[in-house]
This record gives sequence, structure tokens and C-alpha cells, in this order.
Amino acid sequence: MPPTVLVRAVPSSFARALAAAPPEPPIDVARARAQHAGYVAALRRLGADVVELPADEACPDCVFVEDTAVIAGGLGLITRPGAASRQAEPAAVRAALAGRLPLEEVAAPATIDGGDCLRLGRRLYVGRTARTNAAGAARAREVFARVGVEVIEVPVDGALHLKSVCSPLGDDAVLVAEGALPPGTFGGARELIVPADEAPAANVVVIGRAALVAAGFPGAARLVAEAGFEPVPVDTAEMRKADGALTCLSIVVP
Ligand code: CIR
Repeated sequence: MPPTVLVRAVPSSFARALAAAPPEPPIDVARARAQHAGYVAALRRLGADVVELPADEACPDCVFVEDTAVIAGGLGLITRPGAASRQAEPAAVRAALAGRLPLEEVAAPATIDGGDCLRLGRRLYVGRTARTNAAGAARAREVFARVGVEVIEVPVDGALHLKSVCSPLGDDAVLVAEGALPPGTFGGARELIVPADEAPAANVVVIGRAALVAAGFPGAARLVAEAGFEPVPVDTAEMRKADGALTCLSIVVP
């Protein structure tokens, strides 16, 4: 069965998306839209059933739909994002996921972003960052324990999200940017180290035996190929200006 993949369109307000450093040159919304279209086209070519939600101009970061829901063990946790400006984003995603799988919620003061959640089989690694607090991680632990998924917290330093520096490649391997996390962070999983000069490409989206990889990072593409996945380069340079990687742009509904 092809996976359903939820994405969300780029609003004009994306020019004002959150960014750790003011992008220079500034975000080009037209280019971001073209890159987003390329990402969606690549997903469709790989057989995904893509559902595209309309943009919300009141939510400059809404294209980063990953942060609004976490799915594991057949259950969806609708998040409460750690950035106040993003807390209106999950409502549309909740509506889109309703009826597809059982959903749970996160209540204040807990915050958690999907970009901090990395699933490997029955384990969900939850990064503790400025966006995901102790109560958010505890809520994930409580909810996913009900479906036999164990939550393991990971302290994250110097990155926006856990998955800003790593991502799963199947159920037993992880791509990790060199020096970003202590070796062994993911238990017995194989850690494939992406050289520091290609760190942004440690974040890939796996669809079947293929993986979307940020264009322009040949070392990461090679690692993906050596691990038995077909690397599919996609250009998302405008998203990187707002600290977004590839997984940030979608929610894969198994
Ligand atoms: C933010 O700061 O929230 C957005 N500009 C970037 C979010 C990236 N999302 C992700 O890593 N999952």
C-alpha cells in the first residue's frame, strides 16, 4: 500500500518564517513554492498518495507540517508546538488526520514539535530542545506506551530539533551529522555518519526503498545508496533559510 503523505502549501507570509539567523539573501517565496512543488512531485513519483493542505497566511511556518503531529504505533499525537507563533498550525492537520487514525492531544504547558521525534521500530526518540519541554516528552511517553512504543529522551544541543541533525533510514539505521550526537544515541541502530560539511543532508525522507535527499550533498547521497536506498535529490534551499529540512515538509501516514 502506498503511504499517504500530508504536506502543506507555502504561504506568502513564509517570507517572515522563523529563522535562527536572518536569511541573506531573504527568502524568495516564489522559489520556495517551486521547490515545494518539486518535493511533492518527487513524493508522487515514488508512489505516495499526497494530500496537500492549503496554506494559512496567519501561520508563516505552516509548510513545516511535520512539527504538528507525531505518528507511531498506529496512533497520532497532535502536538502543541514550542514556538508560540506556530500554535495555531495543528488544527488543520488534526482535521485532515481525523478518521484516518486515533488521535491524542497535548495540553499546556507541555510543548512538543514533530521535528524532535524520530521513530525506529517500536522506539520513539524525543529530542529535548527549546521547542520540546519535559512535559511534552512525558505526554508522548504516556500516549505511545499505550500502543507499545517506548519513548527515549535525547538531550539536543546546538540544533533547532533532534531531526535537524539526523533521520531514520528504515527501522534499524540512522543518518547522523558528524559530531552532532554522542555515538550510541540510538541504542543498537546502525549510525551512518554524514560529514560535518554536509550536515544539512543528514535529514532524509524515506518512501519505500527510496529516500529524498537534499540536492547538492553527494556524500550523503552516497551513504544513502550504500545503505540500499535509492537517493532522490530534491532542492529545498529556500526552506533551509528558515531552518527547515526535508522531513519537516511532510507527515508520512503509514
Ligand atoms: C521553525 O523555526 O519552527 C521553522 N522555521 C522551522 C521548522 C523546521 N521543522 C522541523 O525541523 N521539523
